[in-house]
Amino acid sequence: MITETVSPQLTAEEVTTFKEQGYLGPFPMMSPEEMVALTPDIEAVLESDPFVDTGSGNAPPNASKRRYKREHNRHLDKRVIYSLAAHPEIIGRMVSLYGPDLLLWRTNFFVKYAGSKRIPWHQDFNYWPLEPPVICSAWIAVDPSTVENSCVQVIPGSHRKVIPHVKADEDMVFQEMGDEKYYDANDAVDLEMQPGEFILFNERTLHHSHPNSSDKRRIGLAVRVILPFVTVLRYDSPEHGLPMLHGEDRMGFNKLVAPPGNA
Ligand SMILES: O=C(O)CCC(=O)C(=O)O
Repeated sequence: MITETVSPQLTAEEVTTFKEQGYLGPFPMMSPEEMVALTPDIEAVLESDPFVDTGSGNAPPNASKRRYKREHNRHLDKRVIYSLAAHPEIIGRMVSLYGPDLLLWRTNFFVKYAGSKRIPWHQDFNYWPLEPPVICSAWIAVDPSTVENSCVQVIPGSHRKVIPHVKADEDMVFQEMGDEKYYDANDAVDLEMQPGEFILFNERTLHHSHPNSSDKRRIGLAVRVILPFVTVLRYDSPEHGLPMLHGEDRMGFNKLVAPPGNA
């Protein structure tokens, strides 16, 4: 149980908006200058191998090397990433939306270099081994995220429908995409963000990003949070477990792990 609590940070109107629109934000987590100062540390994580011994002593004794990609679940071995995912500005808002008991399931970096492919319109729950699939995502801008360098777009209110997913086109990053017959991409909203800002969205909110046709890199960190009544059906690696972000796990359905030390 996490006894250190954060205050809920959303107004009743914001909670209603999240329920009606399926997303909220952007909100500031830190100033752009602070995120720019932190970016070399984040780049160093993205250049390092998960759980390869760096002399930090942080790797578990039976850690597997390169079981998963450098961009995924680095909150398990790098404190700097865990601290972003567990930031009180995010957690306080999620507590307002979902109550006090929160588990950190995954983190995923989305690094879009110049020329990166498009990410198709999709609802996250379509892909993920969770039952029931109830997930709140926070997407944190590391680099400036603008229309020019393919910021995330969402379709407000799209979370109220379950959209069939079909085979994605060849030029897309994922293998499946939301069937275009069921939404109108003209309803899309650009979620431009400065470094250090984040948005929240749920498991059914349709979102995507265009190819990055600019010469500006765009890094975002997506933080996936679930509730204790949700069961993880398949873990991502032997090391994968869920740090408790806030409150208490009264269900015991999932493997819990401690957050990393100061590696
Ligand atoms: O960063 C992007 O372009 C897409 C993000 C995304 O699909 C997600 O966070 O689930």
